[in-house]
Amino acid sequence: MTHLTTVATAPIAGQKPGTSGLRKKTPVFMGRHYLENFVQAIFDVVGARNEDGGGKTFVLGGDGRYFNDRAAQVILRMAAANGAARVIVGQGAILSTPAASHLIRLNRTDGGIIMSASHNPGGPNEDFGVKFNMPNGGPAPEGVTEAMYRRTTTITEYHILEAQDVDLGHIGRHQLGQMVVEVVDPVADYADLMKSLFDFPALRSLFDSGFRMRMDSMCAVTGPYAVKILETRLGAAKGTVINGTPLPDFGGMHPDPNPTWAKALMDEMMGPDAPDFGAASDGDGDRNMVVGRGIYVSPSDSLAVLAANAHLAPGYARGLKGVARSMPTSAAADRVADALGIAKYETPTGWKFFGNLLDAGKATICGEESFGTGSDHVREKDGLWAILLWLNILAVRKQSVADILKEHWANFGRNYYSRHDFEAIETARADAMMAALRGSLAGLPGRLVEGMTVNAADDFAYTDPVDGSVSKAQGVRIMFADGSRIVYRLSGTGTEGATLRVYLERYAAGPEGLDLDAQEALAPVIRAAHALAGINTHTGRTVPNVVT
Ligand code: VG1
Ligand code: CO
Repeated sequence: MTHLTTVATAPIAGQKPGTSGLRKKTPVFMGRHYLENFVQAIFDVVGARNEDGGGKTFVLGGDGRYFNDRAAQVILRMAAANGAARVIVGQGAILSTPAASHLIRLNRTDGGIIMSASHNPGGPNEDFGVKFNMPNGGPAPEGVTEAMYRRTTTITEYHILEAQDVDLGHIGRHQLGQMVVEVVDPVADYADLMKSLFDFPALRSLFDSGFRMRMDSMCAVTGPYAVKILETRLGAAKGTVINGTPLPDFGGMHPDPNPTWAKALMDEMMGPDAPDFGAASDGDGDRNMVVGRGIYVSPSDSLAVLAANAHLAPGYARGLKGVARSMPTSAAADRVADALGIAKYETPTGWKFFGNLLDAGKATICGEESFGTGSDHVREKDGLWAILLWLNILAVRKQSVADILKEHWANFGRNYYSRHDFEAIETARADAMMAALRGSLAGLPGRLVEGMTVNAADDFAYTDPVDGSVSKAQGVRIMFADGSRIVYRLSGTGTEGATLRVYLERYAAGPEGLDLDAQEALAPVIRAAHALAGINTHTGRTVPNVVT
């Protein structure tokens, strides 16, 4: 028996989606009406019914973190009560973010709800999140998330079906009131998509020839995907994938694939018995870190190498239409685009800004310095996709990661790059620092700092070349005459105070000076970054918490 109810509710402060959806501490999400209010705001904005009154179809899944299973049942009951016709759910309410994006597109649905706080830790006292993706498979643009936020400030009621839990543990169809719930294998369609892009027989031969890999899924969502694709389909040795079972608390790991949080993988790759190739992915499977034997690949370099070599994989054999990078990402990819004679784009941080470029066929490959790379195969960044493209390139070029990187730098020069994060700063102090910095920009050009002359300084604003929408205040940029650059912005995904991100870049044309340690090469830029913003005076911090 099911019963339709409308529950009286009232706005809850602070339900404002950030860089990718609404992200809060799990107890906040589990609080009275909290999840329900936000989900109702989603349905109020996008509509669960078509104009002709027929119900819409959505995709639902999440990264398996604590509360994922309970939240899925609530969202299903609310979708049914709001008039949706069908929801496609990954078995166990599991879907990686790129797999969800693919299912939205493959089934021509009206969008999807992804339950994830990405790389943020999970658990009863950690983070939870909900984001809505559009019918193109990509994150909702700012106009839509703003409308959802406004709706949460005026909400008075939500609709929910009173019903038993749907069995999400088995593949099959269930009825929930008038709505069909279709439980699908979370991996199968995604694995087929990867097979259509990459030379699986060549990858199989690579592994057959003794090529060794380590994939750290960090107890998060990519485990089942990586085991199925790398070990089962491509024949990588059993045990190639470690931490391959998604756990509600990610086994206590911080599923953020960077040298700090994926330290065990880094140690193995820098150690005496390192495999040929190492990789890791984040909570919801959209990020990737790539490591060669004895050499770390910075995400900005990874984007550039992938762009320069993508044509070696069957899915990109006809070349790229363009390359897009987020503003804080290094200019290494621009150099590749220029050499290939293709378009290049610089967007604000967050994958939603790539969607229009991909839909319009202006760009084929996109990337962010924050370990995110992807292409027009879905509308999200895609961790395993990047790892498989690297493997395909390694299989064709038959060189080590180190040799490929060194050759790349020799051809294009090297953009030394690092990001310094200062986490959990008091919000008022971080805001004051950014305000002071913004106020100082006009006086900076011409100034000499640490032996470098400031060429230009601005607050990045972006006009979307497809729909003309304008996004302002996307980060402070300070550009120097020698090609060095400092960027400052505050994170939009944190859940505790403010996180200041300082992005540092310095270009070396070569042939000398291409083999330095990145922090050493960047030392003057780092000193300039502290001096220009008064980081210590404003925040009380002298050193970052995380360096990538
Ligand atoms: C961070 C990254 C950004 C990324 C976003 C979502 O945002 O810097 O590049 O798109 O996370 O990634 P912020 O606002 O904290 O800097 V994920 O893996 O959460 O979907
Ligand atoms: Co993520």
